[in-house]
Amino acid sequence: MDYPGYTKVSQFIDQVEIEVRSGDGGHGTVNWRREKYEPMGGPAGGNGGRGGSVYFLATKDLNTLVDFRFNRTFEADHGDKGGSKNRHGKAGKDLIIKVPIGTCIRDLSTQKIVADLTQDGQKVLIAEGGIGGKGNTELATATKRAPHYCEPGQPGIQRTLQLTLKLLADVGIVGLPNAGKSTLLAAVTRARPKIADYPFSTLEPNLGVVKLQNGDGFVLADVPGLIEGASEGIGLGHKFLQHLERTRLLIHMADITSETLHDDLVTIARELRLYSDLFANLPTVIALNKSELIDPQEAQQIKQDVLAFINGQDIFDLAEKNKRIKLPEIVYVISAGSRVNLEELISTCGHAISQIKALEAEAPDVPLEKDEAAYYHGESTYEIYRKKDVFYVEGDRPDRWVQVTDIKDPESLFALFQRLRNLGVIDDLISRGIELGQEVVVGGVMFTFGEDMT
Ligand SMILES: Nc1nc2c(ncn2[C@@H]2O[C@H](COP(=O)(O)OP(=O)(O)OP(=O)(O)O)[C@@H](O)[C@H]2O)c(=O)[nH]1
Ligand SMILES: [Mg+2]
Repeated sequence: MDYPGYTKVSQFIDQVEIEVRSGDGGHGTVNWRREKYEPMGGPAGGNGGRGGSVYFLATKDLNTLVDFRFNRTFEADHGDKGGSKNRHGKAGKDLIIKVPIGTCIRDLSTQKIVADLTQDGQKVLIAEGGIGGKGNTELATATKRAPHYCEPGQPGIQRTLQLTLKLLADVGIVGLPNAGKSTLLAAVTRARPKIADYPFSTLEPNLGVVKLQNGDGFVLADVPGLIEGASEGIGLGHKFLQHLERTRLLIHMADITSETLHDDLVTIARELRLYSDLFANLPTVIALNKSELIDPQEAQQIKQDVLAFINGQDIFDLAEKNKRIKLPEIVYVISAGSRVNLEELISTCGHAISQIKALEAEAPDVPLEKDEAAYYHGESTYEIYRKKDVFYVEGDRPDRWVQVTDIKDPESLFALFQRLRNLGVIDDLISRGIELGQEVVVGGVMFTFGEDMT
């Protein structure tokens, strides 16, 4: 049997930390109309351009986060500042960061998951670009027709994010140790897991990509043998079950030659249920392996017995689990070692996965909580400190206001002082003991504290 285009997936979980920053909005400008007989006409200062935003886009064209190991800082462009003659500044270009499907994004400052990208083409805003500041034209009002002030642009947003790629194992193979799970994975994918005739030969989950003849494919995971008590942390199974949380279909594998075949099946079904409802409700097919060791007729008889047995046991409840999809059969007699009936099993899995994915695409996404940190909230805090006789004011808003102030223009200065007063900076300075004539540095510019400021 041939499955063209296998891909070996070597990394199960990939994780990186990156920094993103959206662009600052451009500052507005103060400008005046200059006409032939009107040397200083009305306001003509344009608005600043919007800063570029940062988005993540899930794409099937990527499989790993390896590109992020070398490039960890991502910045969108800033908006340009406004121009004269009411020209607005150019907007900064958005930055769209492509990531593989299955990427989960966590904000490291809050530890919150802010996005979980599970579908090709899914796009999320992660840092909104700063809005451009208004120029003096836009700020003019009926009572203030010629303002000598403008607005600074909003700053961009900086975030430290952790990206985790949880490879989407569409199908998980579960079963007791030695059932032949790794042998099946090796037979139908390019993965080369360790195969041996003793329990727990597989110590970590292996993944492989199965490519079907029709071009579809799915990711198959081989989970280390589950044993009784696995759900309570006994054996190796527990540690790995958590990696299967995105699995959509289980192949429950058992050794057809086992004298305790029915009990073997019950043990695994019970462990899955004890671990989580998630697995207990997953669509499931049963694969009875090592069939070449027994007579084909005997194998068919065992299959009928298994079918009758599971129908009478609530713990399996396969009709309920598989109700959303159509399966030609739920019990398969195979030989992973001799490659018998694998094509049948694999194409059933492939069809089931396509059906499940189609159903998921129809279902509306459960919206995550709004990611507030992606938006600017108007940082209005500032700090005042004193070194010898000089006072210092530092904060995002005061800094930006100073940047758009023409300190040679008394009206512009007056507007700055008014803004500082409204924010409470002047009162704070006074309560800290500033006196007239003392120096105060705001946004890197030194002012003398005078009557005009109070
Ligand atoms: N005769 C026969 N032996 C098989 C078949 N499939 C697997 N085996 C053998 O069974 C033994 C266990 O196979 P593995 O694939 O390592 O089993 P596993 O389920 O991955 O086991 P753990 O990783 O320990 O959970 C090996 O010796 C395999 O060669 C089969 O179809 N027929
Ligand atoms: Mg194994």
